[in-house]
Amino acid sequence: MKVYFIMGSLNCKEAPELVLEKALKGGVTLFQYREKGEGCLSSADKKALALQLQKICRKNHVPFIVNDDLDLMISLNADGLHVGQEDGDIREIRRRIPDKILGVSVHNAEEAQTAVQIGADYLGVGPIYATSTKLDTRDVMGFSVVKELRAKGITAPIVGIGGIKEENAFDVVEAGADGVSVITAISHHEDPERAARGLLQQVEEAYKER
Ligand code: TPS
Repeated sequence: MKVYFIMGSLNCKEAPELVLEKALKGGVTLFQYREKGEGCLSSADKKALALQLQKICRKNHVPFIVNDDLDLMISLNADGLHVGQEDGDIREIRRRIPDKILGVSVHNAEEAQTAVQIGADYLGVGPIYATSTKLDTRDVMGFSVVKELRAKGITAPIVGIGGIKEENAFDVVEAGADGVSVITAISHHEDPERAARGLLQQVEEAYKER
């Protein structure tokens, strides 16, 4: 959970395969393929890119998670699926993929408790800071939301997400998250490898302080 990189073709300034290779070299520990937004790939093109990225993850022994697309996840036999609150019946999804990693986006303790009860393997909590990557996000929460979830007894693995970069990653993990999840901090960085390494260092520093 330390450095969870999320990306689709629209997030990249160079070939997605190249961005992912560099990010993994820098120390990304988990990857999510998220093909979203106006003009994004669909059907066969989406699957073809997914296959390429899955291959790269496998070579690097990093789990490959699919965002929101259960059919794609199943057809690729990916390692897991990430869903948001609006992405269908989470209980039904859990039933259909009992042995895969299932991650759920949550915004408060109630959603977190429900997700855990249903059997989510980890929680994505955010937006912690302002982000322009996902347009339909809730209000910015700050890292105190992570503290609140821990105080309310949520022990499931948590990644903070939304506007996280090297400069603010420490605070999120210090607050109780197991790691940070980012799109642009890595995908738009001129040096994705260095960006990933910087994030990993901050997360590990914060682990030492806990
Ligand atoms: C693990 N989500 C919330 S904010 C955001 C996304 C995609 C944009 C971050 O971009 N948690 C997980 N996966 C998800 N897909 C979400 C939450 C939903 P940036 O890092 O550029 O600010």
